[in-house]
Amino acid sequence: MTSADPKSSIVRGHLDATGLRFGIVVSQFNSFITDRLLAGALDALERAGAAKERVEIVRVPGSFEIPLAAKKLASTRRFDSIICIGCVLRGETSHYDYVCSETARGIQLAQLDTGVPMAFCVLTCDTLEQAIDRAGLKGGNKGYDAGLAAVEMACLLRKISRKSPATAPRSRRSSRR
Ligand code: INI
Repeated sequence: MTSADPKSSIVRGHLDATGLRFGIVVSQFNSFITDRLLAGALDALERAGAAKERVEIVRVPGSFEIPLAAKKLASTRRFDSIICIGCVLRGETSHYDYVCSETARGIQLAQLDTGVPMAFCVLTCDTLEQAIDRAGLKGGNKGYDAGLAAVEMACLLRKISRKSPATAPRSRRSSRR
């Protein structure tokens, strides 16, 4: 089945944040970068129509602490989507690898466990210059991208939850009998 097939049912999230609630978890480590990513995420949410009073920002010490705070926020069921913001810069030891892998794994587990979508905006860079490029310079602003992803996923999950078998295309319903 291709996207051109008129019988196919394609479900996509749109970019309308009206009425949606967002949590943002921001790491204070490397705040020179994470504050710029946060500004990008807030810009995306505002442009998509999110109300300021429906956005809650939580600050954690470092990226390693993001998953627990994100999961706690999601468990309150007060949010349609959560944006996780951090910046891990490679140092001279293997600490970087542990922080990166556990942060990514923890955020993925948190969204799968709770069913609340979590946008992954944790930069993992070799140099500060690479991080700056992705926080508003040459590489755009990854916080902005994460903000849009959060809106799209919130809308998509709402649509998927609402979709009943009765809305499936007729031909597919009859072919199952
Ligand atoms: N946390 C970051 O978010 N970025 C880093 O680059 C970083 N480095 O390099 O150490 C970092 N470490 C702190 C870590 O996330 C925890 O806050 C800390 O280990 C306490 O649990």
